[in-house]
Amino acid sequence: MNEKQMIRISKRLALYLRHDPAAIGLTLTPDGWAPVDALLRALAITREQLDEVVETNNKRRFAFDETGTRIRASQGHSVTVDLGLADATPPEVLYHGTVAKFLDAILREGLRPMNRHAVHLSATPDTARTVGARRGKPVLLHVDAAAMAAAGHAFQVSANGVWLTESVPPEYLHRID
Ligand code: HQG
Repeated sequence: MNEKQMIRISKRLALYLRHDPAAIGLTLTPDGWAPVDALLRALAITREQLDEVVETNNKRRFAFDETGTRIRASQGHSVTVDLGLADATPPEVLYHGTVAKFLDAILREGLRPMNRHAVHLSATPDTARTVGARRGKPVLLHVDAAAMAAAGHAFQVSANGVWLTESVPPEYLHRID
C-alpha cells in the first residue's frame, strides 16, 4: 500500500476504535478490544493490510492482543474504556503541546481531558511540539510531574509511550519556549 492508503486506514481505525465503534456495528469490550475479523469485514481490507498499518503506524496507535484476534487503540479514546493500565512513576518532567488560543484557559484552570479520557502528556519537548502543531503554531508547557506524583496524582503510560493523567492543576504548569 502507499502512504496515502495507510493513513486513510489508520484514520478510520482511530475513528472506530476510539470514538464510534457503533458506526460499523462493533462493540468494544470494556477494556477496548474489537474482534479483528469483524473489523476487516467492515473496512473491506485484508489481514495483511491491517498488519501493515499496525506495524508501520508512526505512533503505534493500535495493538493486537496476544492471540492476534483482537485489536485496540492504545490511547486517545472518547468512548468509555478501561485500558487496565497500571499506575507508573512518571519522569520528573513531562511536556504538553498546545496552541496560544488555549493558553489563558489552561493556565487558569489547568489541563483537562476535554473529549478524551485523560490528559495526554509527552516525554520529550519534540513530541509535545508535534502534538501542538496539529492545531497551529505550537506552544509548549512544562509539567512538574515529580511534584504531581508526590502530591498523589496517578499517572499511566500507554502501550505507545504516551503519559496519561486525569488532569493537571495550573500550579504544576508553566510555559516554555
Ligand atoms: C487543550 C494525538 C482549554 C489541549 C496527539 C488540546 C496526542 C484546553 C485540546 C493526543 C484545556 C484537546 C492528544 C483547558 C486542555 N482549556 N483548552 N483547560 N485543557 N486543553 O486532541 O493533547 O494522533 O484531545 O491543549 O498526538 O492535543 O490522535 O488532546 O489542545 O497524543 O494518536 O484542548 O492525540 O494523537 O485536544 O492530543 P486533544 P491533545 P493521535
